[in-house]
Amino acid sequence: MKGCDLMAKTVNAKKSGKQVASEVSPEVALIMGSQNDLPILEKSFTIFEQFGIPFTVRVMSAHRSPDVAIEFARNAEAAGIKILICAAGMAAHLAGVTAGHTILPVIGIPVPSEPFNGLDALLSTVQMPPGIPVGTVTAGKAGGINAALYAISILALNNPELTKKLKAYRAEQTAQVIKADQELNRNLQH
Ligand code: AIR
Repeated sequence: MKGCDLMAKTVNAKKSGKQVASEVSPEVALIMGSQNDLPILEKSFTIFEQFGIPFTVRVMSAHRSPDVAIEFARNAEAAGIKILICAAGMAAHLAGVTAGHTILPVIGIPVPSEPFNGLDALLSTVQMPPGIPVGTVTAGKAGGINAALYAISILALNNPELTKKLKAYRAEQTAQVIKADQELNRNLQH
């Protein structure tokens, strides 16, 4: 995935009115270590758009642009951001470095890559020293979904409207599984 694709996604999201527009303060920051991590965070975009939560998206690397990443983390709280989601692969230090520079909750998504298929990023993200927590989710695209849902469940703690939406989301998901079960059994009986 190239940088221009990232731009296109951001512009499209802005047009939909759900992505952070200049007059809307983002509640969540989605940060990726490389534009190549975008397919993982696109899963988060979709969920935040669905729930109507304003977010901002950035490419910042703990290794390649460390000063930018640290400055962003330091300013996030004052900027009104409530939760940061960091996706990175390989020696994935983005979530940990971010967590070291803010007291806001940081959720880490390990991004799978060759040759270790994300185990490297998982351990780099989850194995934080005591005192600086990172809430690490599943590696890969499932992590993109779960990071967003986890962030929403935190935001919903003092937002009854969001709680309602989250309960409806869960109910719909359950209904889909029950429907799939019924359809499978109907087909097996023929
Ligand atoms: N990365 C970038 N800076 C620090 C790290 N750990 C990660 C990216 C990406 C991987 O390195 O998050 O998953 C490979 O990056 P690229 O840009 O070469 O594809």
